[in-house]
Amino acid sequence: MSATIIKNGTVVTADLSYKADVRIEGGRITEIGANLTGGTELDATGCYVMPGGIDPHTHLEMPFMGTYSADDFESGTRAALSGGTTMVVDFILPGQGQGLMDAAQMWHNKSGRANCDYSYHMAVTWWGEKVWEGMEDSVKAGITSFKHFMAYKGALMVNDDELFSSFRRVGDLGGLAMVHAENGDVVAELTAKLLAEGNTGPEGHAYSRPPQVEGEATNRAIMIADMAGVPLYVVHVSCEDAHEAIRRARQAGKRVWGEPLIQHLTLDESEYFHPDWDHAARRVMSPPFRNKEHQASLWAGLMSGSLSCVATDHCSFTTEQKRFGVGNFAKIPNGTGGLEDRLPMLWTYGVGTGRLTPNEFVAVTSTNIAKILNLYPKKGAVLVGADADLVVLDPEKEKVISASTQQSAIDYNVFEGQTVKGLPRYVLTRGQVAIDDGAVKTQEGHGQFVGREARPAVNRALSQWKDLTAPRPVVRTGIPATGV
Ligand code: DUC
Ligand code: ZN
Ligand code: ZN
Ligand code: ZN
Repeated sequence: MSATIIKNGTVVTADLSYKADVRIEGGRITEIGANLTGGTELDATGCYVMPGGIDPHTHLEMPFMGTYSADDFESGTRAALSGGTTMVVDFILPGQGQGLMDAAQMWHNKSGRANCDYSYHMAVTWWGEKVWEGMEDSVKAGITSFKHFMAYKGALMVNDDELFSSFRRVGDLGGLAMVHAENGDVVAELTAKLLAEGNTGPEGHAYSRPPQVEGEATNRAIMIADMAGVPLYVVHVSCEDAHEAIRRARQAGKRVWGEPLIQHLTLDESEYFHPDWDHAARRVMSPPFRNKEHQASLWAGLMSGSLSCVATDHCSFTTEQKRFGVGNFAKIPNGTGGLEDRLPMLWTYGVGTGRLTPNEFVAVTSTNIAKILNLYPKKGAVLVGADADLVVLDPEKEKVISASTQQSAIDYNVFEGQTVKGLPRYVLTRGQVAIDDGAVKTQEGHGQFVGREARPAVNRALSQWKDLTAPRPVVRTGIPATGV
């Protein structure tokens, strides 16, 4: 078996930074130490050797808002690898009435072309006995996290009764509950009002989804999860209102995690007021970009640990697709790209500004989510035995982000023109060099599905609700004891 040795770099994990060489055989790390020899050498002089990024939130080739997201598992994972991300977790989105495992099969059919490893979350997009049954099959198939949309009324949204039932089921199965937290009823009302008043442009999208709809739904989801006895992962936390609810829950001992996106950390709501309709529409996603104060809150959350993982919600649409919403912002397909840019943007604006240490960078881009999703230490680690999903990051290497050089299939990039410093020299997926000093050497179909085990003992809410089913001390009959 031929070995690869990453020479002369500094290994950077979520805990430690130290000089060492890393030997890789059979797709795994087999030795970490000084002066290793006997294999094909990759020179990491001046570089950091880190666990590859894990993007816990992507939508590849997803049917949505009358179309399909433009990056599929091939272009999406090629984009991921070129930016140092070596694993994606994509959302299976069952159709209304569709069984969960039927939908999972559709996703397996699409993901055969992936260039890097991947896992799935299951979305609960409707509620009924068939879904309840399917959730156990999903867990047995290694898909142990379940996402619920509190928005997209009339399409994906689940109501509170459904949310509570589903959360309890997830809890019983030892899984992880996830939410897209926006109050879908309020969004629908505000959307109708804005359109009726003639506010049809992309900025209407932002007005229809103010921070309060996210703060309210985040609070509600946390309380419902607590009552259901299940831990909760809140995707795309974009504002202080939602972050505050998460901080409060964590401080109270609840197992709640928040995920900001690189887009919300670095782009703000002024994008929606750009005079060019295309420019604004290309940035329409839910939740929308916020003002600078909300951005500062998200950075503070990452720095202090109240927010845990940086994702992308990569759901890319071409300009042509975005134009479905000319004359009606509610028809602009929601979503932006970012898979390729998440690590370089976070390194530049996080580590480059001193907000994050390199170790914290590894934690929020890889290790934390590997632990939350029960992927650790197969993924998210530089340890003997771990998969050799690695990024060799050169902190001096710079580029200007441009759609003209990206791997993603779309015709623009929301980070266009940004100079980023800190780029991969090498990216390895299970030991195979996918990015070689800028050259893309990805191999279609190399990626493998990574199933995950449920964790009934760990995935429990620290809630008072545990006692709900216990006998109650007082049982009233409704009849007063004395006749008065
Ligand atoms: N938000 C988006 O912007 N796109 C996909 C789904 C979502 O919740
Ligand atoms: Zn969402
Ligand atoms: Zn999403
Ligand atoms: Zn392979």
